Amino acid sequence: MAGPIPELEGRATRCARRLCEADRVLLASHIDADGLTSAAIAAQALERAGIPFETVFEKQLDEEAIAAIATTDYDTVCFTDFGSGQLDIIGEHEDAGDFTPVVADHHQPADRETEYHLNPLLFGIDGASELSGAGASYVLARALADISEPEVATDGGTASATARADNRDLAALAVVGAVGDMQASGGKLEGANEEIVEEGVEAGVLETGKDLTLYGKQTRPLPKLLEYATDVHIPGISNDQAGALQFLEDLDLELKRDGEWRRWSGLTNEEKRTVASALVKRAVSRGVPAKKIDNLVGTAYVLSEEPVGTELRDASEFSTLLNATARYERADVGLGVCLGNREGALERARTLLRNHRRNLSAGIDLVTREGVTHEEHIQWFHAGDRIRETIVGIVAGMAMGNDGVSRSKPIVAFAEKSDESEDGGEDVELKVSARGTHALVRNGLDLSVVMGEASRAVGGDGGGHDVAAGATVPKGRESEFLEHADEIAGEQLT
Ligand SMILES: [Mn+2]
Repeated sequence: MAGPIPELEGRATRCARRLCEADRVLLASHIDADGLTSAAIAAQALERAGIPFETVFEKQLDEEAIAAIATTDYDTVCFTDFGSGQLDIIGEHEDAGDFTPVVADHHQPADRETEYHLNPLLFGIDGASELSGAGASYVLARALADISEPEVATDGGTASATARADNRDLAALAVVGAVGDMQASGGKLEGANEEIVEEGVEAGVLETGKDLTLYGKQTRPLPKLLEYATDVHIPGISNDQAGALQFLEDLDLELKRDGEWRRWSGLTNEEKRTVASALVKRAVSRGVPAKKIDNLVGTAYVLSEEPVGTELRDASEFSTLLNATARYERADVGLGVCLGNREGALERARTLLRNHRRNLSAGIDLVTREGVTHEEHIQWFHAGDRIRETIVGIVAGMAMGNDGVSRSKPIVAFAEKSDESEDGGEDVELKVSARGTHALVRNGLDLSVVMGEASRAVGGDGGGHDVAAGATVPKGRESEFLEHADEIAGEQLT
């Protein structure tokens, strides 16, 4: 039986065979939406194959974390959504006989190979846009089902029993992971990801269709759906409570039912068309560029087995929920949700997301109230310990465009790292986050270079993407760092 991605089939089968040979497996995964779904996919595949396992999560798979894994008495370690970039360190432990690694990842591999290494980049598939960690784990899961004795009996051969027997039902989680990894940011999933979507549709766990790309179609009341949707800024609606409401009231639509605001997911197709076309008309009349307007519509990924009106039904809302658990280091909660724990874990995840949103708006208020300092080419603020380092970058990005915070310069934010207190040492490190806009990137901005070079110049390190990047720098070297960053950004933007 062929897996979803033929190029990866041979390697996936070898990895799966190795897992089946193990008495038990330690499953180690990254803490974010992609890593959590990766772990959930691998966990279910191992369970169904009858392989005992235990799961651990790491924010960063550094030397220390790998050493800790090596001291456990597991002989086989399955790494998902990380491991490739750390193969140099992992390889040393492999050589020492500490464990055999089986890696399902999509990040750039370190300069070292290992036998059981499943990564799209090794087979000419783009790991940034075509396959996520969850996708690689899904390919592994499909291979595991293929070679292990199926535990699921062919009970009457129903479609869902078959899907479960060959792990195709896990395609839904793979899509949540890919969406969480921003692989659908062009409007739809592409390449290898599309093959996985197709399997999910066939297995009856996914539905796709053209829809508004606005976030919150399942859970947000209609006026909030429009007001909070700021990816494509529509004057008089985005960030405009009264405007969004007025816009909807002018449409002659039943906005409330039983005294409650209706949600997008509950509208009929005709009602959806009414709102969507009015929205496009408004955008055109207010001069929103045609390219931006195109972004209002894209492919939506619906998890058809989840209840309508819950965040679990929409791949992007599902992944946001998972990211909220990850950001507050509650991987146990995120994994629980992925594994189908719909009471305890789901409620805790929702609470984390509510608190996360509260923290974001408190952070944005703080930045807007206290303002930023403008250098020639960048602007910056120092949050100290008043904004968590895990969200300060998002806050910085969202504050852009508010009073006194320009959208024509990248913004740089400092925050104290929360995990430094243990040793109470002298060498306190600061987390630095930077955000730009796509317009700035088109003009030459590459924040991964700015953050990387400026941080290394002061004894730190950093990197990331052109539009969003991060770094760690020693406390006390902020102004020196800013001088470098301002100079590099200036060179890029001329
Ligand atoms: Mn990933």
